[in-house]
Amino acid sequence: MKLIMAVVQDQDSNKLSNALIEKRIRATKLASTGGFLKAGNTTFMIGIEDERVQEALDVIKNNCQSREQIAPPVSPMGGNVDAYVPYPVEVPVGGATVFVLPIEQFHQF
Ligand code: 2BA
Repeated sequence: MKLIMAVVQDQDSNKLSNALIEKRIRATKLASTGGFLKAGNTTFMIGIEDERVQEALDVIKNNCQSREQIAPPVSPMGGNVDAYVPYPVEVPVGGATVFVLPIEQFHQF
């Protein structure tokens, strides 16, 4: 069994939830915050049998899209003023950042 942790954009969260339900893939949604943009995103925790991992990855891939997002200006406080960018810049945000981890034990009590 594996644990899939997928960080996705909030805009894709409902679409992905519905697609997982349709495929009978169980998931838990966690509200999360991107360390760089400091904006809300959603982390899906999916416990799944080894032979269905690829199916779950395909569902994630097909329901999450990349977008450009505006990163706020970085403060020069305590840093190098030459590196200060006083205007917002666009950064690409991936459709999904996915980690696949082995599960040592799985219990439901
Ligand atoms: P954020 O940390 O808010 O990052 C949003 C996007 O900003 C990133 O998109 C990347 O394009 C850019 N970015 C991040 N750190 C940067 C930096 N130090 N300098 C310049 N640009 C930077 P993605 O790479 O697609 O990541 C989307 C979200 O997935 C991230 O939101 C974060 O919540 C999560 N994530 C990405 N890589 C991760 C990792 N290695 N571990 C844990 N979470 C990760």
